[in-house]
Amino acid sequence: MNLEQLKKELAELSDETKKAIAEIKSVDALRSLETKTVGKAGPIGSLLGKIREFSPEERGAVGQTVNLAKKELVAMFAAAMAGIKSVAADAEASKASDYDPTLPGTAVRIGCAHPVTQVQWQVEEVFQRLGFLIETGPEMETEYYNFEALNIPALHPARDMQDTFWLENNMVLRTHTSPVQVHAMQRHGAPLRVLAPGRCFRYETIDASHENTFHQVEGLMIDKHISIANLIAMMKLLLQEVFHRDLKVRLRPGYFPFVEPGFELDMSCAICGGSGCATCKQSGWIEILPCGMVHPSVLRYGGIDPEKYTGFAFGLGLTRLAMMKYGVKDIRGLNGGDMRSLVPASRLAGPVILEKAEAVKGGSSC
Ligand code: FA5
Repeated sequence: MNLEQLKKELAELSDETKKAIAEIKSVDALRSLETKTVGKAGPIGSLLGKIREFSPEERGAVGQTVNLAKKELVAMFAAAMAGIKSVAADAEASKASDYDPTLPGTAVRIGCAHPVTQVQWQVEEVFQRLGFLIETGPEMETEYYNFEALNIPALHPARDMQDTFWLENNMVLRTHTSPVQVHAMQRHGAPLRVLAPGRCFRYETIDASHENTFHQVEGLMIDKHISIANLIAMMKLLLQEVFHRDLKVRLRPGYFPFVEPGFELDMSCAICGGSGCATCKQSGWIEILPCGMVHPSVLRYGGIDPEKYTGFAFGLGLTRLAMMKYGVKDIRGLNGGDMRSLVPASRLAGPVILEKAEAVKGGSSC
């Protein structure tokens, strides 16, 4: 081989390498070709090995020619490597730009106050306008306030009406909000207008309209010359304000030892429209508002003279009222911690965040 042949061979190697590099897309394949081309075992290595075959005068020029060709090849590989890396970087960058800021975002679903709380606020608003105080009595109550001061002495059969959770300290989880009547009378005296919303507890079998934990609102109005007419007018106003329409109601005699006379005010079942369903036990009516004129003995327990004052009281079933207002067929839907209770139907689709319940209070859109 002479110097001319060597130069020709190197030129061919350069052309072939250029073509091969143009086909290569990956860093690994390029590195492998570089090793095969300019490495000791490749054509450049073998040409360098052949320098000995040239005359001592030619060896300098041959060495320079091969080394120059090697340098050019190495530069060719370096440029190709930079090209491949920049294409990869562009691909990575375009992957990141798959994000489309014009697409609709993931909506944060805002819940609202529990339906029972909303109805409670409505009832409170109606009665606060009429000058009623809001009181909350204790949920853990003495036997005296839960029963005795309400004219239900020990062994009185009326105690059987309310299955009671008795506590180890001989107190009870209040079975109704009526004990607040006596607390309020003792605290404020007469005349008195008080509303007492709160939780009640009964040890009873759960079904579509009964829970062991539910809400009532107690109302009490004591003044001179309060009559059944005042009671009925107030009950009608209450239901009208909550339902914003005229409702079918019926008043029937009811027995509660702490009122005389006592009534049961039922409303026609809003779930079935009065035709009968599981919620109203097929009767078409929902017992919602027991009420009556405060018994003289209870006035006396409260420190008020029944000769001077009369009054009415009612014990609204608030959980049932919320069921009727929002068409909840089964009380367990409200009490079971089902988060769907906290989101309006139009927004039902995912997790619910209960936030800013106070903001809802002013004018709920829920
Ligand atoms: C009472 O609790 C009386 N304290 C009400 C009262 C107050 C009468 C003042 C007269 C004067 P009753 O046991 O009927 O009454 O319960 C009142 C209301 O609470 C019922 O009409 C019903 O709407 C609701 N209620 C009673 N038990 C349950 C229960 N287990 N689950 C859900 N709501 C209930």
